[in-house]
Formats: sequence, structure tokens, C-alpha cells
Amino acid sequence: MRFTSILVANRGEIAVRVMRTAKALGYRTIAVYSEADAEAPHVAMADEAVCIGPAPVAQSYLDPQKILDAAARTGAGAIHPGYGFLSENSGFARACEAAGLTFIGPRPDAVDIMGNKAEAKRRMISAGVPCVPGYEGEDQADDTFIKAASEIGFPVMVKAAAGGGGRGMRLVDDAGDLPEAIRLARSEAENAFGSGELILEKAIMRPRHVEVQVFADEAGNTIHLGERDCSVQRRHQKVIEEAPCPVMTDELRAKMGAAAVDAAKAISYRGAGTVEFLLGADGEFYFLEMNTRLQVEHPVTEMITGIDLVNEQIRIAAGGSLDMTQDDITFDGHAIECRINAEDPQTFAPSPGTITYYHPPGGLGVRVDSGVYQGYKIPPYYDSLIGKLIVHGRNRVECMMRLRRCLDEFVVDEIKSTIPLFRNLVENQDIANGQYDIHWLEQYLANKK
Ligand code: MV4
Repeated sequence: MRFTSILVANRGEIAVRVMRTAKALGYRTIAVYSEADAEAPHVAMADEAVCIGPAPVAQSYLDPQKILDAAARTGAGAIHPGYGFLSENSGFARACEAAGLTFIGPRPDAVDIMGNKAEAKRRMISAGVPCVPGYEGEDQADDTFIKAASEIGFPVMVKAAAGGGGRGMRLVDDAGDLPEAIRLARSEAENAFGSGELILEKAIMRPRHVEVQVFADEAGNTIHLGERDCSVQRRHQKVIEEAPCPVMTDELRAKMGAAAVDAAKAISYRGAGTVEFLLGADGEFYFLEMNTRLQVEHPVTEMITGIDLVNEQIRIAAGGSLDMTQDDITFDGHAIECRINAEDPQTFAPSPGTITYYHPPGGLGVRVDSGVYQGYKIPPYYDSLIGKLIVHGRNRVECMMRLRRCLDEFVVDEIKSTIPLFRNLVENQDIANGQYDIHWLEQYLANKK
């Protein structure tokens, strides 16, 4: 539990972000990097850096043994996995603990429970967390699904139990299409996840994606840090996130927050987690899944609560207790995050290459978490997120006005980026009014073409 150094098993903006807090707390920081990342900022800022192999992730950032070897070589005491890569790999978390390394994250068993939608939903139903009506039984016979669907009522969603983030999911409008959908979903799930296990759910039409940040310490003290609205997304990739959710009320937050805390407590959760809900147009909300990691969009929560989530993660991993209760958590103003991707803003095709000129915005209420600099060559091997612009204001209007100014100021030259898309989005009336759902962006993009 006690450690004085932290190896960050990640790259890009999140490696930089985690090291910032680790350094501020006085920990020795250790970076790992692939052969393609020797010039990356996370390498330069670390106290020590270890090359872990060739550019492809399977031979570097995704290889548990490469990370464990680097930790052994540098005498690391703890590992922060960031997001993606090994962050939700329970086998890796167990291997860390077996090697005497503190994994800065949840207990591996909690990761496994939430990694299976059927198991997760059964636990949530037992704990009284509102779930979408559906079927999540062990009996996987076609007839069982067909009977369940007729009771649930169409349209239904067929989901892979081992899937997540929209992978292995199918919408079925009527009973006639169900047998074929089950067959296809099952074989896709077997190929993608090595398990054909399925669940059924009533399809919620035009909901918002609202997720609640939770924190729990080893002793079981569990609190929530409010919600983020992440409905503005394309092909399950979030594009804009904001806190608070534009349609949130104090009563609804109290209910969703309590449900999220119940969800975490039901699995004896530890550390930072996010409980995802669908929020229907009628104000009903339903548990979807729980992410057992620090998320890309965590800064909007930090901006409105003033709490450094990585600091809390580290403190809890070191065996410390939460130094706040639910009543200490207050929400100040509004924060919006734009994900800056090295992509063509029209086609979303990746656009790696050299940044010839870089000028990030600054000023009051402005935060840029990035993993690039002027002269940096973005390698083609990794995801296209190069940074995040996070803007805070005393209210949503001030936040939006400040965001528009920041987007005007932001220059990332001679690669294509999603900044021009955000310049258009901040001028849109639906975005200005917070009137959007999970399908809004895809419709907006379709109508513009
Ligand atoms: C749903 C749904 C409607 N009804 N489940 C997509 C990602 C995964 N986390 C769950 N997803 C959905 N599950 C029921 N019962 C609609 C989606 C969904 C979605 C959810 C969140 C954010 C964006 C989305 C885009 C399309 C579909």
C-alpha cells in the first residue's frame, strides 16, 4: 500500500495529466513509451522513462509483461493505468498486486463483475438500482429470448453481455427480426469477446447519456461527485461533455447520485468509478453500465467541484480514506469539454503528422490537457485524441461564451483537427440551449452533408 513512486502505464494527454498530480504530491514519476513515442511529452516530463517496445500497442502499451518488467527495473511502487489500454484488465490488476505493486484502481473482482452486463445488471437489480426492463438470465435458448422480448415489448436491444461502449449491440423493431438478430449478435459476440452470452433490454428512445462520478475508499465510504452529460457523441465516441447536465434538477441529482452510490456499494467498489445511466425524455433514468476507471471527461467534474480526482485515486490506493463526506461536495458553475482529435473535421479520418504551429488558449476558467507541443509529430499508431479543451464559467451561458472565445484562439496548424467542428457546434441553437440527446450529433452531421 505504501509507495513513493508511480509508473504511468499510458501515453498522451492522460499520462501527462496523471503525472502532474503525482509530481505535485511528491511522487517519483516513471513513464513508459513505445519506440514511436520517444519524443512524446509524457516521456520528457517523467523523472524516469523506460522504452517498452515497438509502436504497435500489442507489443508495448497493451502488453502486461512489458509494463511489469518496466516497473521491476525502475523499482516502481504503484501503477496508474490511465484510461484504455490496461485500465480495465482485471488480470493485469491481479498481476500488479502479485508482483507487490499497488494498482491505482478498483479491486479486480469489481472490474470483472461490471465487465459482464448480465452479472452487473443482476447485482444492480438486487441493490435496487433502476435498470432498463429486460432479460439477463443464464438460459440462452432462442425461445427464452423470444418469449422475454414479447413480455418486454418492442423495440428491444440485443446486447453482448461481454460488450460495452456500444460494441455488440443491435436494435430490433419487431418480433419477426428477432431470431436473426440473436443469431448475428451471438456470433459477433463470440468472435469479438470470446463469449456469445446475450442480454435483452427494452430500447429507450432518444435518451440522454448521463453518468455519475463516484468515489469509494477501502473502508467502504462512498460518495458521488455529480453528473456529466455525454450525449453529444458520434459512433459511441464522445465529442462534447459537460457538467452539470443541462436538464438536471437538484431532486433528480439526489436520486441519480444515490443510485450511483448504491451501485458502487453493491460491489464493494473502491476508488474512482463512473455509473452510466440513460435519462429518458420523461425524466426516468436507468443504469447502463459502470466504468471502472478514470474517464477522459473527468476534468469537467474537477472544474465544478474543485476536487483533483487523480489526487483522490492516489490517496485511496495508498490506503487513505476519503477526506470528505457527501455534504462537503458542492457544485460551482458550469464546465464544458471539447475533445480535440487529430482528425478531418468533416470525415473524421485520422490526420497524424507534424504540428507546425501550436497556440493553446488560456485565461480565467480555461484548462487545456494535451499531449502535444509545437514541432511534435503525431504518430499514426494510436487513437487520435491529442488534447482536451475544458472551459469553466459561473453559469452555462458564461461557459459557452468563453468556450467560443477559446476555440477562436486555439491554433493547431498543418494537421487537421476537430476544432472547426466545435466552432460550428458552439454557434448551434440546440447546443446553446442544451437541447440534445444521444442521436443529436449524428443527425446534425447527416443534415449538413
Ligand atoms: C441502450 C440504448 C437504448 N436502450 N440501451 C450504447 C453504448 C452502451 N453504453 C449502451 N448504449 C445504448 N444502450 C437501451 N436499452 C441506446 C444506447 C446508445 C447510446 C448510449 C449512450 C450514448 C450514446 C449512444 C448511442 C447510441 C445508442
